Amino acid sequence: MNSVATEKAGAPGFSRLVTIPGPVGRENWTGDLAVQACRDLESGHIVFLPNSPIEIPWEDRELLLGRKQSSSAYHKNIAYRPLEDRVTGLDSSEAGDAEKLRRIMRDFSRRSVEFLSDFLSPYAKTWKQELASFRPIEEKGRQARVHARNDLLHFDSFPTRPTNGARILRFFTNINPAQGRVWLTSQTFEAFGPMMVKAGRLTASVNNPVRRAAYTVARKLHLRGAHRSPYDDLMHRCHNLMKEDAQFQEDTPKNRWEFPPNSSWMVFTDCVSHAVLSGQYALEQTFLVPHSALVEPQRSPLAILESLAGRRLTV
Ligand SMILES: O=C(O)CCC(=O)C(=O)O
Ligand SMILES: [Fe+2]
Repeated sequence: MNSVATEKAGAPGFSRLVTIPGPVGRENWTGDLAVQACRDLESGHIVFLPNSPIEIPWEDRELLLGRKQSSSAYHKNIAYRPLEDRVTGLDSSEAGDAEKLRRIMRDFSRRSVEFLSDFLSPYAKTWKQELASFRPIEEKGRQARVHARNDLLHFDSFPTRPTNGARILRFFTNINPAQGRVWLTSQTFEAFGPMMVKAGRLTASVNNPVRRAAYTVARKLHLRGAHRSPYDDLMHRCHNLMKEDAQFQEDTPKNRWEFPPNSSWMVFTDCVSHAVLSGQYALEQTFLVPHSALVEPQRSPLAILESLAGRRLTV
């Protein structure tokens, strides 16, 4: 594991890596350790497991690595919806493997939930299991619209999946047999969010009375987009502003992390500014953690934004 700016790794307001050498099991992972892991994550750190606790059978891995990428499927990740047990993002030419892929994604998703139910036990009763994904595309040089680029530092905010203040927790596993997955991180939301909100005058716009009234009407009429809370609006604007700001991307101090083959890591991607620079073949499971389950709720992006806005931002 290396970092280009090791001294920054420990600097206040920057994400650092918290390594759990493992193996982790029911017998050695106490409730106190689970609470500490939650606290580290909520502080904007990456919890890193050098030896992934998720076993992927050899033949499943072979199928994932050998997946044929036709031109239309080439630019897409594969998504798995655990609650519906459904895979999306497959090309028609892949119909033959669809059932196998679904089983592999289901197994990965279940194993991740099983492991994290103990590892992050304070969250497990109330989290919502969201999408899982398979990321078969080389990230280096990947083309995308500015707002969709993942090689630019950002806090996650999904345009079509508002969270209404719940936290975005993501659990990654690098299944590439030879190549690490390389990330950059910079300041956490706690350190950087308030500056960005003030510089962009963001709370003024969500507090605008005309805008608020329009939202209230839209919600009553169940119009599209009306279920997005002011919180989601603010987070999404932060996400876009960061990606649009080339100067910020260039100048902000960064740490570089390399997650080797067969390692796993987890992170609240809504408070860790992150970018993926290179790497191919990762599996990922997302959870939405409700605000009420947090160990230090006063440090959450929601609490920070509500104190800046001077009002409630959820609906
Ligand atoms: O695939 C990765 O390593 C992270 C990409 C990312 O930033 C995202 O999916 O939000
Ligand atoms: Fe992201």
